[in-house]
Amino acid sequence: MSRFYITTPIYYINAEPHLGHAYSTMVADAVARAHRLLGDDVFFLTGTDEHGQKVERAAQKAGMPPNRFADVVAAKFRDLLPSLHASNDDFIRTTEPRHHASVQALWRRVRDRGHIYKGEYAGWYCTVDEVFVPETQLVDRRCPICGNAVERIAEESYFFRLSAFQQPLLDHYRRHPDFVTPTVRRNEMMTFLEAGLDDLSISRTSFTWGIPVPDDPAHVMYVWFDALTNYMTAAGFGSDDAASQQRFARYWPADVHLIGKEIVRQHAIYWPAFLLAADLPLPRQIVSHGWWLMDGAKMSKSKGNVARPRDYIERFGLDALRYFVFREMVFGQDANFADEAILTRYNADLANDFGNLVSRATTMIHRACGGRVPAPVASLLGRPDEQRLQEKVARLIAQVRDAVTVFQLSSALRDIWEVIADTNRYIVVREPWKLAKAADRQDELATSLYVAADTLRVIAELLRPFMPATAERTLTMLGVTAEAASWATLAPGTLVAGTHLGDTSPLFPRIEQTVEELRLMSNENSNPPTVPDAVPASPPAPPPAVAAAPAAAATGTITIDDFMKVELRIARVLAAERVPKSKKLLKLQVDTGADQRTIVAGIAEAYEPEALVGRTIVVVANLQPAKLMGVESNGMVLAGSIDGGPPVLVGFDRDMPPGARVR
Ligand code: ME8
Repeated sequence: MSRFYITTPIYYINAEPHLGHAYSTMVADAVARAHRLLGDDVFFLTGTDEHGQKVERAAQKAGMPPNRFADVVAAKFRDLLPSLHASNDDFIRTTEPRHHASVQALWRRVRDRGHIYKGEYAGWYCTVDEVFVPETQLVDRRCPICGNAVERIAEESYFFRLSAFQQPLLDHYRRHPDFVTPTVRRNEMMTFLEAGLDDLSISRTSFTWGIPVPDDPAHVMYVWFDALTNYMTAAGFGSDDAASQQRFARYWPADVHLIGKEIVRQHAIYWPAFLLAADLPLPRQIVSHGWWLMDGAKMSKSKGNVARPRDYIERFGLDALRYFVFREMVFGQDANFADEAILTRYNADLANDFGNLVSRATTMIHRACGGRVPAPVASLLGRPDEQRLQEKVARLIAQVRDAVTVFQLSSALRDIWEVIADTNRYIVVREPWKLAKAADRQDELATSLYVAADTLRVIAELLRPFMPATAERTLTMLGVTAEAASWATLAPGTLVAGTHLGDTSPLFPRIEQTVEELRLMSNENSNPPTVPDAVPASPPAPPPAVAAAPAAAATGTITIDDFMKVELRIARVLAAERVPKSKKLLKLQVDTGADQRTIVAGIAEAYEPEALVGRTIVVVANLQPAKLMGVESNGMVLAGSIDGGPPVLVGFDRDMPPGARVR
């Protein structure tokens, strides 16, 4: 049994997790699950990166000591894992004593081998990415990675002799062409390496929230030296007990560090250099994926344009979210996260193609074969349609196995859905519903339903890493209960005739609502955002609706022209009524000075409709119309609210006529 150790990045805890973090975790989970199905001894690690200036400042703003702050926010990351069905074997926090010991042990090893010296660092630092930025790379005095302002620092610092590792790293890259994937990232790193490396400042004295440097506690370690070491800590490094040491011998080096493309340099240059300096084995592979974008900008907590995984899980179910992110993002490239795309994939791929196939096949077996998988007739299995499908299924097993182990989740799912389409076509061609009525064609009926059920069973087994709950439910409907799930013996034609089917229930009921209606329903059900309770300093949580918040410019400000695009006008309420079946919505008829129109506003919990008639309000007059609970809304009413509490309408201290512009 070979072992497979896979890690996600450990996430900063300055804000609550968003879909980008969830994506990395779900991808690592799918690959870990696939390796388990292949019989590997898997160790899957994720966790939180809790030290550094960014977190220290976030804690200060939240008015909490950093350790307490860390406990609160790290819990948000940990608590998300079960709702993603993450099958991680460990969750590491860099504030744990085991990590403290491990980082100090690594520091000593590197220092004792002569690769650390004391000097003075003077230069620029980006607190958002926690990186030193060379003057030549600044863009308008801003960080080239995230666009945030950098800070000038000048302080005594320990340096790591990174420059000494240029050649050893180049040699390693040449000896291991797959060390960094995809190739585009490898090439970037090779170019970076070939240009030569400066020594790296690896300690700070201007703040204290970090792991102290051994024998010089005025310094805390550079957060990346601390963070990267987590991968070894969890494998047992730095511990004196024999069990940990055995574990380290078994699981280190890691097979894959899965990361986003913005942190390749830290993983593919700094980390292997630290390990070379410490005389420890290097991870086998650094695999990086692209970014989820919202309206063309990277989804990120510093911009606040984030999607919350829980909103999507609530609306579509976890497996639909998992399917969407795996299918939609070609691994390594960026992809846009759009509600319309999820809804379309849900209804087309999941409800129509897959869900209907499962329910059609199992329902027919219940009706026509007394709920037991019928026995196929060998001669009929030899017909071209049956042969073709079974050959395709056999190929599919190999394709999926190969694709998933090299992170090509999108192509694996595409191949699975091709066979789903083939199976749907096969059923249409064989027309079992007609065969069921012909007493002399029962052999054909049995064979066609067997082939459909057998194919579905393989498909469900192959879906295990991607959509674990759906796979289980499908297998239960087919009557297959595996003691230990495994891909070892998976092959077409192995479903046992006579198997008793479980009850059929719809897997993905079609969603008839529009995207706007879905957003609104989650508005109605949503809880107030969580992290900001404890962390007022974090960027404002996005509205629970899925709408992408507009990407803020890199500076976080907008021009006056941007602002003037929003046409705010005074309007008078002419009539108001509740929207049927909605707790929150009122339908208002308003006079905007230029016209009379309907606007739907989420203020029903705070205002009685009758009390609004005649009242002056402020509306966004040039908003695209949207349907909310079936009512077309032509604008938006402005209101304030305290921490997501009841809305309070914007008003004036004297009477104002409808039509006047607000600016
Ligand atoms: O960088 N699209 O933590 P972090 C896809 N603590 N993935 C995204 C994403 C997006 N828009 N946004 C974030 C750190 N991610 C360090 C890592 S590791 C020793 C230390 C994912 O909270 C992606 O995996 O900023 C990215 O690398 C990671 O979250 C960054 O998380």
